[in-house]
Amino acid sequence: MLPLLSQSTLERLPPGIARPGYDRRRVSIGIVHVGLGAFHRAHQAIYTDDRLAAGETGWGICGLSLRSPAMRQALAPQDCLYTVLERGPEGDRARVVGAVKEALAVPETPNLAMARLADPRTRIISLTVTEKAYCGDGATGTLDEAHPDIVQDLRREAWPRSVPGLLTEALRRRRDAGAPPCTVLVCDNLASNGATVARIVGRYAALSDPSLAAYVADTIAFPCTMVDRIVPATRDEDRAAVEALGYRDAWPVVAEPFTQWVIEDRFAAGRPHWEAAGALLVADVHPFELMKLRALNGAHSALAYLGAPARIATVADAMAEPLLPKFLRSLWDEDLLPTLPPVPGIAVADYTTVLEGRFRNPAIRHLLQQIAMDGSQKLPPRLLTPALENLRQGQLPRRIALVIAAWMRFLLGRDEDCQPYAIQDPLSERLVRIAREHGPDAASLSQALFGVREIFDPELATHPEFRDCVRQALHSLLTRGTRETLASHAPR
Ligand code: CS2
Repeated sequence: MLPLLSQSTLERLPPGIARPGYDRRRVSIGIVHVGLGAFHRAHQAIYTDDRLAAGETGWGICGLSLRSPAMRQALAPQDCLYTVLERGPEGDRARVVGAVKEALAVPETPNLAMARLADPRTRIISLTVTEKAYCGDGATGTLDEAHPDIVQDLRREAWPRSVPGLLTEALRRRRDAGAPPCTVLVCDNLASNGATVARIVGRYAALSDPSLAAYVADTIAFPCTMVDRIVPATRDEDRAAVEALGYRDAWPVVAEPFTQWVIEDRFAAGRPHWEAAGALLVADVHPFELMKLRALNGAHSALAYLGAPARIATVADAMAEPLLPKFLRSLWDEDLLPTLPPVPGIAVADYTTVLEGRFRNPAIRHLLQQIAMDGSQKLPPRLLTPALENLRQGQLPRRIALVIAAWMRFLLGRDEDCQPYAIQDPLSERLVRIAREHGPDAASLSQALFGVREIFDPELATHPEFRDCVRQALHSLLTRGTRETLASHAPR
């Protein structure tokens, strides 16, 4: 039986595997991270690992899982060590990361999790919980006060279930205990992520205790960030790849070689020198964030909704199709890049060339169905806001319209061979009901979906040319399929 990764087996790992070059016993927790998934472990935790190795030992991470104990169960027997398999076209590079000191599942040990969040030594509370977990209204970016978890949490009868509820309770305890200020570092793909979550938490706090809202506004920093690394869900094959190296890891992470982190340098109580680990600390994240959300995530959503119904499995498979890379190029050049402000130090055209290469990386199996999840949350910042900006400039964003039509077609829940797949979305009940009621009728299906106010800004939803363009594209997708539709949209 191969040895399980742990502090005691670390020294016996085969050579060639990078490992924490520092004494983990000397590391104390300074960061509590909410959402201990693959992305955090392959992104922020690596930057922090580098800083721990450089001697900034006060910034170890306590990772919290909000719902499932699975990550805690996997990591605890490994002393929270895990492997990142960096996968490039030339092969794998393995690195064991030591930055996570403790892994907790909130439902198992709620008091301990709350104690960590409220601990005066915790100076940063960071989050990767997916867009939907902030309980915001997608179209307006404010707290969805009718969200069932919010309604329940505001009653304060039970342990908070929602992220705004959990954060507000932690901040309340910090205030009541006289803890020093802290920073809430949002690392999810929301538009103006820090500012948006500050607004959501501020509103939640105001509804639960107005004096707390003032404390949050005056004391807590919510910097904006742009986070980027492609990290597909871990598969059994990835566990087997670690075993082939000579040890076992219950939950390794696979990631592409590229990584980027741009952070607004506004912290309430210090931070690690992440810039020395490659992060960019800036006064204004906005241009970087728009570039990434639109060019990378917008293109990802395009591949997902066009590709999944055409039975294409992964991003790399989609890029191997003849027409999809061409479509992305025109989506970028015609509809997305013109909406971007200048980005300091980056030529956006070069950025998309790099993106193409990243998407083509054959070693990364990034499932289109994974990216297709939660479209109601993802489409507004990635594609709908740029569509509106195009229209306001007098441009009809035809390529974005085709992607929106593809999302509408995707909601029918059957691919072009009639095979069913599940629609995973916080609004899935409503979206699936609409899709079922209207069926494959482009005019009535698009009309009904444009009526979902949480997704579509009324100005966009009522724009006659845009609606028409979406309806026509949807009709084509429904009658001729993805590939023929792409052929007819290809630039002449
Ligand atoms: C993807 C992102 O699943 C998705 O919606 O677009 O997770 C994407 O891979 C990351 O943002 C890359 O940094």
